[in-house]
Amino acid sequence: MTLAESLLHALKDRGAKAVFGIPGDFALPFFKVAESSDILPLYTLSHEPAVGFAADAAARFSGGLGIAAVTYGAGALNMVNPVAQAYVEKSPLVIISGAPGRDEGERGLGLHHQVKHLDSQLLIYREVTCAQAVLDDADTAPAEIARVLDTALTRSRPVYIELPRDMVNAACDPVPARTVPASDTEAAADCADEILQHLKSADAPALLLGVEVRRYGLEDKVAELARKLAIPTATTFMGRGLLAGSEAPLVGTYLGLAGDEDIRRTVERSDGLLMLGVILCDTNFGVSKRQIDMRHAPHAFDGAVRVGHHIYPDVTLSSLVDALLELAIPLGSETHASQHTYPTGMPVDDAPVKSIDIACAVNDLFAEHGLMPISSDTGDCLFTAMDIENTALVASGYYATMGPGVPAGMGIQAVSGQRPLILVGDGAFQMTGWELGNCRKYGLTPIVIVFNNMSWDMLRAFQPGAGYHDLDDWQFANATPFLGGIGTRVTTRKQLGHALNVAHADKDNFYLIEVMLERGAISPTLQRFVDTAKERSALRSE
Ligand code: S1T
Ligand code: MG
Repeated sequence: MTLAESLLHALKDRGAKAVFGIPGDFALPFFKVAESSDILPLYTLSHEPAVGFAADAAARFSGGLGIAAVTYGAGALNMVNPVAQAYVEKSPLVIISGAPGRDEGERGLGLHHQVKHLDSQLLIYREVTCAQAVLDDADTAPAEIARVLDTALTRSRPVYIELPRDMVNAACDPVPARTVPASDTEAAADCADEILQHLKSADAPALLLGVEVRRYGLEDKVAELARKLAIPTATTFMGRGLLAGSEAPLVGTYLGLAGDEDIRRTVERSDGLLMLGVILCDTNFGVSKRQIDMRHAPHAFDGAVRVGHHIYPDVTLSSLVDALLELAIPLGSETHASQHTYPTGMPVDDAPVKSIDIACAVNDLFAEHGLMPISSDTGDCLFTAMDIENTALVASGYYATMGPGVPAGMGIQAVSGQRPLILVGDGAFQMTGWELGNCRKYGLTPIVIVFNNMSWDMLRAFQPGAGYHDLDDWQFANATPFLGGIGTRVTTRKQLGHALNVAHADKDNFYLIEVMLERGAISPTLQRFVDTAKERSALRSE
């Protein structure tokens, strides 16, 4: 077996479903093997940020590794932003970068794509990945590959593999099977016991769920735990989409002062708030009215658990959930799901569309035809998604980069076969929307809703009055046929409902529905989010 084949088999064995990439001369040998070996399907895209976003979404959605394969320098450095997102949002993304052959640097010439030193790229990637390997020795490569891939899965963070182009076809042993670090079950049982004592003595226990629940494949178990405890259960903003369709007593998504008032009270007034896999970040908690008192909020995150002033350093989320399930008894009386109601029944009239109408129209579509997974970009579309029925959602809820919407949706469909709904603002679409031109080649058929307010409206909300927030009318629907899809521009609610039904009925094409929205008319949820965030940061507009 060659080194590249060993690597691809190891990735597949660890749950990877596809390779996303853009080749370059330093990566051509690897791409050749990736295509001809047929170990994993290969999807080439058009711009490296999209490669990173698609591979990240593939990891998030399928619960295995995502793979982004790029060339040295111009390719890999073009992908730093999505990898940074994967790092902070805990997505196990594997970057495979081509690199100069081992003795190419010895000719005394600077190499193309090289920055300051030959290892500048490795040093940059050290900052945004949790483990790195340079595969310059075929004897150590199997162990090195196992080390970094297993670290990616254990820590659920991105890892970096540099593959010199002259090593791709070197003879190489298979990579050892995955090893899962033994978890301390005794500590997990003690920890679960302490947490449950705390929750039992609380007047208003509640559960708050974060993205690690999905990252570690624990949704079913956590749904069962929520049912057993029978206490109100909310997701964080980032955890939106968790437990969709389960029978858990899910009340909705906590968004502090920007969200549902009952959910805010449930979370902030809880004197026993168990936080499972929750990232402590400003988008999850920056808009709280009352700060969560961590002494009453046991918190499991990043392989450790904190209960009051006690820290259990080696209790993984997975072992904690198992231990809690063993001991759980009903602590409350919440027995059924979803008290939050989402808007439905969009009037079929000639009124101009507002953001909330899009949520309503999508809810009507889902009610009739079933849920679709959603990929949302950053902007008003993500806040509008909070008014859409709870369904699997991939979004940059913490890092808040623009650009993932379209490529992440394509990544979801590539690895799951499920047709996604993509929500994206016009500004973000200008960044990565053109990747839709790759849909036809791979048989991808997303339904894309472009929130076209001809504006960077979220920024306008932070800083009204500036002219540079105005964007031109790019006519995205008119451009869609050139990308191989079907485009419609809608301005009224009647047109929106019709366009969604037509798109849904046609399973063979991708659709772009360009919804024209009034500049400055953002959703009430985003307005509240911005108002609160501005107040907190004292970032007041002039
Ligand atoms: N560049 C990148 C890659 N990510 C960002 N988040 C930003 C810049 C800053 C930024 C926002 S929101 C926003 C920008 C430029 C405007 C988004 O415009 P559009 O996609 O049209 O959506 P909408 O009009 O709904 O706002 C964030 C918050 O930092
Ligand atoms: Mg916009």
